[in-house]
Amino acid sequence: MNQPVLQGVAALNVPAYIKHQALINWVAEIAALTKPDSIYWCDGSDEEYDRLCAEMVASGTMKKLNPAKRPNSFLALSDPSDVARVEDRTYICSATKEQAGPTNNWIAPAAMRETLHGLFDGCMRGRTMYVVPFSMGPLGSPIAHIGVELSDTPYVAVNMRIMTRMGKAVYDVLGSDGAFVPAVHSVGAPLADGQQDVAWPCNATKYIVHFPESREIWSYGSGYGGNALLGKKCFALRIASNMGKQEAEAGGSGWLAEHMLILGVESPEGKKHYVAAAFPSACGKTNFAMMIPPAAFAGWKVTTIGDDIAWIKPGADGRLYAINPEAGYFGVAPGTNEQTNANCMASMKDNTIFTNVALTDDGDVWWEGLTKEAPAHLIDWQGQDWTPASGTKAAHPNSRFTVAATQNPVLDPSWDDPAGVPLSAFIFGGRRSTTVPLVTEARNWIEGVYMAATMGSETTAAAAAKVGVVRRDPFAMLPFIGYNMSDYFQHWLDLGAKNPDTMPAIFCVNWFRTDDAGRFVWPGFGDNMRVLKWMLDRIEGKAGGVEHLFGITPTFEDMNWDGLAFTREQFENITSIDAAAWQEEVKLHDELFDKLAYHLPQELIETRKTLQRRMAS
Ligand code: SAT
Ligand code: MN
Repeated sequence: MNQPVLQGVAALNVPAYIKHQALINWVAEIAALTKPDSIYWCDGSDEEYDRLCAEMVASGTMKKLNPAKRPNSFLALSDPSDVARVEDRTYICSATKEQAGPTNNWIAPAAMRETLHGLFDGCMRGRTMYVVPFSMGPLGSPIAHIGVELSDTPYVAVNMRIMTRMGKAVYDVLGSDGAFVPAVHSVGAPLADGQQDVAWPCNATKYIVHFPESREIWSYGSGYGGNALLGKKCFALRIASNMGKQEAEAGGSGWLAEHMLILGVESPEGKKHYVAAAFPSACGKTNFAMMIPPAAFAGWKVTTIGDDIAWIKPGADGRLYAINPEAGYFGVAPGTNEQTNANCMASMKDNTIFTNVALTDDGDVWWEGLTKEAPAHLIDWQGQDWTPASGTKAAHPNSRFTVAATQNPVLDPSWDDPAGVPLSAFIFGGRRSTTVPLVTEARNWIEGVYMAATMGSETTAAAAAKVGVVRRDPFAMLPFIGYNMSDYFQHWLDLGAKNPDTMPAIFCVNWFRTDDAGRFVWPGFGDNMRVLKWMLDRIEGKAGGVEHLFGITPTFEDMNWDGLAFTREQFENITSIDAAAWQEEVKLHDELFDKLAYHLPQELIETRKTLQRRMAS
């Protein structure tokens, strides 16, 4: 291979096993721009993971947890200004503004390239640039795609090793000319000669930028989560959603990149279904994907394919098949405990990286909701002494664990199957304290797409913005769709129209309705199995339900209440349709549709009119 010589910067030192000249040239080009002190090519080995973690412990970026309590696990505390995705700093730089659509920030590609060039010039000075090769999806699978992330923080390298199939084997798949998504990441904190580093370098200026045409990702200024682990939201959702649509435009079947968990559910008789469910960030996707059915459902098994992202394609039989492009979970810690998610607790008993949780005096971790009583003393997520009297949260509300899927005791045997699993249902859920009933089945594909398109949800701590305000979050994709939202609705409608008899059923759920005192009425967690069971019975033609203006919901009698003291009144409380509230709700649909008027599919406008007629009668 031709090893370009870099003037005045680090030697490239390309490993002999890399045979891809365009990749080497790109790494050389980015190194010439960003000017790191050295370049390190990750091989994905255990030895490398251990070494990078040890280096971060030595530099103060991570703490090693007590090996007797939490073997081979670490805690990282971020800068207090860098704790979540930054939606207002996230850009889709397609050729035209219309292609990005009204829900995305857009800047003309040429202008953005100029800005980025200025920011990235010399931004890695004093640091090592890590070359991180990764596969989203099983290595070599026809559904999988490859990316290479260049990052100036080892925190990204070790987290990517857990979250993706990362390492040397990726270069075998790439060969000498395979396609890859280039992703450049910098914390934006170059070090002058002899300058002491901080534990969590970052920059007040942040840019998370996507170029859909050239399939490039550029991220500047943040080391946190989806801002920095570029395989996740940037590639697997924003770039991949473009790829799925572009494939349809080129005459293919088209595919979907969705913000969905995928779970398997098997009856005591051995009948198995797979469902995919979309919820906004931090609304319990990991809990649902690892659910333990209640005792009354003896013999039922729920298994996990994925907890956050699904890539979905029609198979030769016209059914939709899903893979989880990720290989690990980057889940929300607060609220997780032995009661709410015992499988998740088991997953993170060892080999876990925690970010922004609290540290106990015996070198373990703690977060709000882990135990009823907080420990008497902790070091909080900002590194300060903390006691229950402090009056602050010990763990940040968006604190996370990073853990490999293989740690999950209920991992589905097909989770790594390159062919994916066939879907029986889609579930869409928002966080709504009022208005939206526990569960509704769409009567047909178009009605289901309408439900998903008009979904609202109260915002959570996963994004750096005000928490708890209802916003429209179509398909739970508002922060993640990589192109025009209306074209995305059309893409879903087209897929259904091509395969009308083999599409999954569509359901809409809301676990979060509250009573007059503001308490959740529905117990949630394992009891969500009761709702799931009703859905499966509907799919198999075995369960009843009543039609209302918006779809079909179960009556009290249609659900299994064994082992749960849940009254008819409580059920009424969370399934009732309040006509006045729905009048207000559909006004918000109209507001959304006004905003999305450009290319808004006619079918959705018609569905809205039908809804209006039903409400009037
Ligand atoms: O920070 S992430 O984007 O990875 C997590 C999330 O918001 O779902
Ligand atoms: Mn997510």
